[in-house]
Amino acid sequence: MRVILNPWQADHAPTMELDGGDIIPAYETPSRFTAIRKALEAAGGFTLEEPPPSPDVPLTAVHHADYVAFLRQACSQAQHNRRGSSPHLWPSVFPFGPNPQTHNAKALRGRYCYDTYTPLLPGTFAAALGGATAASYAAKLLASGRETCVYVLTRPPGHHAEADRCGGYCYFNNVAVAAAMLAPLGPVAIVDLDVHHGNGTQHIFYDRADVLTVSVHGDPHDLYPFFSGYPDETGTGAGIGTNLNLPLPLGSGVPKYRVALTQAIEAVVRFQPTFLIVALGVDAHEADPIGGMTLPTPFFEEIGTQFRQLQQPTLIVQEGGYNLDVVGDCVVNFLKGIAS
Ligand code: SP5
Ligand code: ZN
Repeated sequence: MRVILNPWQADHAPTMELDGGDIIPAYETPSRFTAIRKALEAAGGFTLEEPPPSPDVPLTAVHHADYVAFLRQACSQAQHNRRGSSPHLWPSVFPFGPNPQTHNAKALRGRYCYDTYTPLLPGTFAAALGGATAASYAAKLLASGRETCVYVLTRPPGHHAEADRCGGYCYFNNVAVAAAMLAPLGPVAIVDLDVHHGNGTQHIFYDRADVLTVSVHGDPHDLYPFFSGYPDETGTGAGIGTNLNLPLPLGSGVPKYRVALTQAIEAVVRFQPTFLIVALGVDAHEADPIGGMTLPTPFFEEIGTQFRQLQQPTLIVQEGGYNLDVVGDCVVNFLKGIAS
């Protein structure tokens, strides 16, 4: 299987995050990438490559141009700030009403971000762009028919990124960029397995009939991102009926997950897509430090096997997963299941 790597992921290396007022060590780090790459290399059967440089990654097909410009500008500004050991730029003030005259740099950090988990560093823009570049290259491989199953190894992740806001460690929505590229060629189904609800992806395609979004995740009553991921969110306008949320109680394990997975697969079959995209978070693993679910490592192969039966051209994009001792094996197991 071909694996497309984000060449610039290491440029985004946060050391800390702000959680309920506590400064804690960052969960979303370059060592996640290294751990997964090592496991792929050890397993064998994977061809790792970087995407060719691309001047035309279609970011603005899913993100607002002013948001993209803000990220570029704020990161380049961060580069010039001498901030000692902490180059992180955090939001402090969030919008509380219409405020079209907001141009202040500090204000914009809250305008374009919705939480305190997602700092801007000098290399954040480049790293996020590298992920979108890798995802769009993989989408082209699928679109051309040259490949039928491609995995994108990238970080920072993407599925929490909204059209005009970063959040949940995510800056550009890689899965959405790929889906927007493939949708003109035929309907696209996105299944999001990250333990956290894929709010950005849901909202970007919420009014579209040509992209089905399905997410299996921990109940947002009790888990990030809290404000979306409920079963009554089913789409709007032309997109009514093309969003499916399958929340599971925290602590859920294999039996409950199997039921949700079957429902997810059945929704994809009904939709009859031309392309399938899997947002592969592996933070539903039992040893994940922030997920709260109880899936064992071998189960990720069974999940992959379920998707293999769909017999669809498939793009798999890395999302979350924070236990460095298990993320690699979970990803390898999923890819084995879907490819074998
Ligand atoms: C892509 C992705 O998985 N993003 C997840 C963002 C969730 N951020 C919230 C982290 C909360 C950390 N709380 C620490 C509690 C440890 N028990
Ligand atoms: Zn997650």
